[in-house]
Amino acid sequence: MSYDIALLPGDGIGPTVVDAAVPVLDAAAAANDVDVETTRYDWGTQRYFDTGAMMPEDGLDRLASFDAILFGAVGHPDVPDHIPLDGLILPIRKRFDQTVCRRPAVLFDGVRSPLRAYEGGDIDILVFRENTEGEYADVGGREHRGFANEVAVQSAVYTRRSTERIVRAAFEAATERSGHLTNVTKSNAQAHGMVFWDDIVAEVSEEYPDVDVERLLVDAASMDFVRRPDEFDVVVASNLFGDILTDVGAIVTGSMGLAPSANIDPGNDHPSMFEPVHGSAFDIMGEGVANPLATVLSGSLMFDHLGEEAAASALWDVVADQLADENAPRTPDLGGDSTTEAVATDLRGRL
Ligand code: GGG
Repeated sequence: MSYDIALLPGDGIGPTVVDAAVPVLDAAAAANDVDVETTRYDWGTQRYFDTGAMMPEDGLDRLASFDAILFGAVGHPDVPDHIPLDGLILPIRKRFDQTVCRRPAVLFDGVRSPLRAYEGGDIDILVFRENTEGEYADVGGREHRGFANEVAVQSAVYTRRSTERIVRAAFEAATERSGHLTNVTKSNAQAHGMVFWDDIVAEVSEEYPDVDVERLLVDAASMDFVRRPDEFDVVVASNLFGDILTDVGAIVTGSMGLAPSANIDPGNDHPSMFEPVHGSAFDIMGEGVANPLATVLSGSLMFDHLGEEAAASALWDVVADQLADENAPRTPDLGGDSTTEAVATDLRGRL
């Protein structure tokens, strides 16, 4: 099969990891009779500085015809953080109905967790993050700026459609995996949105009688991701809680540089988007040492979504092989001193 993929490298280390990962994706594709055509769009904060907008007015229309999007990172130290998010990544997720965000947090063999009790293979969590609503719905306002009565409101939005979609996706995954699902909320303090969320989980659970549901408040879940990460399997959470928990998951499994994600339109009417969980990391931009593995693993999730299981497995397995090999190159986030390019070249050699 042949696929048109839009590349949005974005800001900071985004272009470094996307440029390194794409030849690896191409190699896995070619070895498995998959044809990939890429089109690169240099949208991001530099464009915002030059033109006042992160992407062109018809940017979303241009992306609509692609089979998938591979995204790098956004964020720049010279602009408030909401500008790049509101100008690029969040509109893409919303316009293309990418309600379901899948974020695996896996401790690979050969990778050291900062939690010394755990070894490769001990942690394998799959977080389902609702991806278009909650506190990220862009509902709110600010009044009386600069006065003593200044007020800011940021509302959290939960619709039945999106909540059912994320919850059902999590139950489906739990059915295929261990049959255990952890539902993370803050229902004790948010009696409208989060209790609604719990109600949806209870309703959908009736369709999955074999899945055992554990309920955790997000504060306890954050603690337990550090205290007993090996006991989690599939986790479902709102946009904000999922965003935070997956950073915790990434760090307990060794590095932000290893955490991939998939932003999926469950209706498959629009392109889905794949991106490393990490941000633009301006502190290491231009040094050539950003870890490309989260982007390569995101490419694996992309091929899996496109139905190209062989290419998906080839990418996941080659990353696992490299990490398990103590003589393989590693970037500094994993304790090595190799470059992004050396890691990507080694992956291509293994493929
Ligand atoms: N590669 C993902 C990225 O650039 N993340 C920046 C960020 O802060 N994202 C927030 C989010 O994923 O909602």
